[in-house]
Amino acid sequence: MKEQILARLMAAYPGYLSGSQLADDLGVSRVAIWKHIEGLKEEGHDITGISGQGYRLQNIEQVIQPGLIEQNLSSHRFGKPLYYSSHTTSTNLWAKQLLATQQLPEGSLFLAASQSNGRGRLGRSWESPRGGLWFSLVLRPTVNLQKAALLSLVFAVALAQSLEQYIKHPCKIKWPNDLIIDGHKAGGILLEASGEMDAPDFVVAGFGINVNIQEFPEPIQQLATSLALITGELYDLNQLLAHLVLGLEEAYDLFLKEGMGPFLKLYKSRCIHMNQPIAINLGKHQVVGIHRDIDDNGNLIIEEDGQLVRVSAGDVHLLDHQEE
Ligand code: BT5
Repeated sequence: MKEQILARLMAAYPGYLSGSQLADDLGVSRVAIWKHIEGLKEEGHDITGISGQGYRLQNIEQVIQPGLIEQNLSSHRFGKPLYYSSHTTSTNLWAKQLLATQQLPEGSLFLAASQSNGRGRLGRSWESPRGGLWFSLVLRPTVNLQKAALLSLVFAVALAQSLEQYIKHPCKIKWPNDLIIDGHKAGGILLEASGEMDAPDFVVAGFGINVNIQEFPEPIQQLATSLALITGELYDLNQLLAHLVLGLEEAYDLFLKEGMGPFLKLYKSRCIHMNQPIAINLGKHQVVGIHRDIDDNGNLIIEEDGQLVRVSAGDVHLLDHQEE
């Protein structure tokens, strides 16, 4: 019912719709309409009610409209089919659950307005309130699993480029795939693969972008940011999603054709800790040194006590970092 009310308010935008008209259209009482409107407001929708005129949706660009996204992506492989839900546990989980019983085509897109159990790497959680873009793509890359893992670096470059172009503000990368704007994390990528080592059956690539979020919960308040907090503008989620998905499709196709070559230099030029002192925890011990390079397999090359050490996983901690 809430989705039907929302659809009608969107169709009436920028006009008002009276409670009695909504009640007649949907065959329920005005009190029921009022309750659903309150529910929509609690979910974060900005709806004003003026007596005598009715209800009106504000900030319509913040409402995800699957039909509009499908239109924007109609001539592309990525985004078809589009699965949309206003609320899910995790779009990666949702995609994997469907993949367990269905042969979904490459490019299938799972999108949610909010997630209750958004996931990061290594079992960490990902805050996913309304106002962000939380989505996952199903991919079937024709490369081995080790090469497929490089997609997380490729996609970090693609998203950084697309975001920078869209908000006209520099977007950098922290290894392996944190999107960093003005020193804070504005997005992340979670790649999950299934299948044999030499031939993955599928890869689910999950993307989280903090778009119009105004406030973050305490544990991540200091480290997270959103596009809106950076520029002071609110962004159209539908347009931005299409823009990002197109950038991802282009990068994916280029990677399958030419490998990591076209991306490595771009990655390094956006990486915030190139030639900076860093530390990485590797379970039992820590590598501490100067980050010198990234190899063709996406490993960090760190100079530690005059020796070059390769690191393939972990979290980078910047020591004594000077923001450019
Ligand atoms: C990531 O993990 O950065 C990958 C995030 C991927 C999220 C997308 S949303 C759509 C799809 N469905 C999912 O369930 N996941 C994907 P990692 O590098 O492990 O970073 C996680 C850490 O970032 C957390 O431990 C927090 O410290 C921090 N964090 C959590 N939520 C955040 C947010 N919204 N913005 C910035 N930082 C956040």
